[in-house]
Amino acid sequence: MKALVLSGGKGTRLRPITHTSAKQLVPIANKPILFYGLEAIAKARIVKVGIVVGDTHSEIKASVGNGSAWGLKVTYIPQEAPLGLAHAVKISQNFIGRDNFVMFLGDNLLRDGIESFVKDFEEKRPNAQILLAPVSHPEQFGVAELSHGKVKRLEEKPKKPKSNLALVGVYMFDSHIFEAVSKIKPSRRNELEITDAIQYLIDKKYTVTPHVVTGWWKDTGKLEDLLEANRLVLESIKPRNGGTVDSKSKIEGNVIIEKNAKILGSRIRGPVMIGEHSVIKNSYVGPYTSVYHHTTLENCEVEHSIVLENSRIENVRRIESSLIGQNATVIKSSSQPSAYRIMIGDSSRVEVP
Ligand code: TTP
Repeated sequence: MKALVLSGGKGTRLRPITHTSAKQLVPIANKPILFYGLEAIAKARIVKVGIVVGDTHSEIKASVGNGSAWGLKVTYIPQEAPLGLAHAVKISQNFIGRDNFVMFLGDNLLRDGIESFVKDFEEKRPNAQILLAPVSHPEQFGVAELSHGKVKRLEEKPKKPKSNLALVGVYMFDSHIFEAVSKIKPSRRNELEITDAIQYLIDKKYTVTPHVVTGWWKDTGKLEDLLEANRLVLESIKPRNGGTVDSKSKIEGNVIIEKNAKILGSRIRGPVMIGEHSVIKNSYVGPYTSVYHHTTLENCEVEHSIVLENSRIENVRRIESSLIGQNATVIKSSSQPSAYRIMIGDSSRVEVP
């Protein structure tokens, strides 16, 4: 058994973050999203992992290396352009060989990992197995129609969904998938779609079985979902203090303060994570906030947000439901005339009161 992790893609829904960095490396509770997937794969006792990479290959390689940190053996598979999930499978045929494999979308997060999913596949031995989750708005997802314990049909964002079971970003295949990905044609958005490849298997009478997730699952492809994933992971943290908290500060609820972080004259209301070497001064950090390393917050209030490394927020009344990128500065200026002075990346979004 091997694993294929998809870490290329365009990431249009997370611009401008994805103009400069890989969305799979955005930290959720101060750990890159991709690492949760690699941990889940290692826990399912899979060792050989292929990571499909695109423009952000050097950043992914720099963070994951050869995978030995997780006991994995990682091979990188360059994809010349994000031509679809099924295209990523197609270019990985040499790496997979004749093995069965689990395909994991590098921006997906599963609370309960993939052990039972892999076990189910090994017991039933179908040609493909898809992971499904009940959702309240199936019309926004790829939806599976089931019949007699098998998958009968897949529909992408159907107007009239036949079930409430959405496709989660984890799949298992035997080598028949390579026949499917070589036969299908690009879709209207000019991608080789994995749903078309799986539908091909169904149409050719190969066995495709469903497996419904236990625990939550999150696709972190857009901001609201990243914040929700951060919320879900922070819900279960255990408090820890590896930094310093001065006597004027107040820590409430579950808060992790990492090595060499300093909390000065501030109130931190958990669940919150403050990363290494970050300084929180005369500020309030509210629930569901993750502050990554080497960041400074001074005279400000931040809640329900993710702040990345080396950023600075100063003298700003209140920031909520936001994602602040690496090396970013948000400050109040006293220069005249009083106005918003902004330099933001392409496709950014700023909401002001
Ligand atoms: P998506 O989030 O479906 O696609 P995307 O990354 O292009 O993002 P957007 O829709 O916002 O433009 O991709 C799911 C995962 O698969 C993600 O980790 C990126 C990866 N991927 C590839 O590696 N190669 C591809 O060709 C595609 C489409 C995605």
